[in-house]
Amino acid sequence: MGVETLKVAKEPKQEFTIMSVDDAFTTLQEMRVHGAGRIARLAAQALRDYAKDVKAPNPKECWHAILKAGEKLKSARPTAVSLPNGVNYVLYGSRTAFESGGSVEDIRQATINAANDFILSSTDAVRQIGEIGAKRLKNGDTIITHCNSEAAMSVMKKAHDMGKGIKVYCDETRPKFQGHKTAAALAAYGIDTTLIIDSACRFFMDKADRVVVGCDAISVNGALVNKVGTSQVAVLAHEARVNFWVAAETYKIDFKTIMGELVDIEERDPTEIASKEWITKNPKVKFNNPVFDITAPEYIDFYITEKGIVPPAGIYSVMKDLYQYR
Ligand code: RUB
Repeated sequence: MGVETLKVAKEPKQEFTIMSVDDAFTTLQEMRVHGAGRIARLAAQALRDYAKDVKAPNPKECWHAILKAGEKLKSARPTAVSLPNGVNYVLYGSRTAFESGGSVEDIRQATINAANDFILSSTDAVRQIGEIGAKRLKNGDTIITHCNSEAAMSVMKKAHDMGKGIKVYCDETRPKFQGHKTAAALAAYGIDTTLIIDSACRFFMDKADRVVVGCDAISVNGALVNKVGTSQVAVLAHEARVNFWVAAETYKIDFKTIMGELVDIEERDPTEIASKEWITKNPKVKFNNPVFDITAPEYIDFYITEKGIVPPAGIYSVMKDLYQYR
């Protein structure tokens, strides 16, 4: 996604109901919308709609108001880098208009254009990933997937469209059971789909040809950050000599990891793993509920991106071509 594309003012299809920045923040925090791509697009939409109505007496106050709204949206969830990267992309449009002496109207319009451009590019990346990934699947392949990833599902749906006759096992993906959503969507699409419990993954790995998962963040060394449990699936796939593929838009590369910074792992409430009643009855039990984990690059065969197939060792060179807006 380049700066020059900001001239494209096409409105994307409305994916989420219109909401204020505060409501979008709460929706993200409470995971009423989840999945890295979707949360980035929701934040971009909320920032765009904020810019449409923002009232400011001068360009400086307009830019500061949009910046503040963007910073709030970015803080809603810490792990999926798509969220800050998507919001930063939009803010780059606003900032460029401000720094080049634009009026309040110019800043508002640049924000709207950048948000629309991000939403369209992000949606299109999912489609392209589907096309690129589906070509690599073989007729009759059995796939294991974890969590609920649009990008990973795009690969499977496209393979189904191509008549490849694939079969999918979906991990339930505790604690929030996003795998149920994946299983329902794939089965409704006509794919032969089976829901399995997370701890049955090794049992079914012997029947699988590949694992295809999504991505919340990619570090410069090619490590993957995705829903907790992904790294276990990767280790099991490695042990069973099953390919492990990651469907990921390139805006999920986390630029700050080049300076050695680590990706924050979101820790959520214990009530996601045990009932309030159980927690009260067992006061001595401690809880940890990290919702993402890290899969080392050696367990990943390749990333399927909208720019093509990239091995983990190739992430740095993809990163170098991106982020010209920073
Ligand atoms: C969702 C999750 C998904 C990635 C990729 O976690 O880990 O695998 O976000 O999804 P959560 P997509 O439910 O906590 O947001 O390909 O749709 O971006």
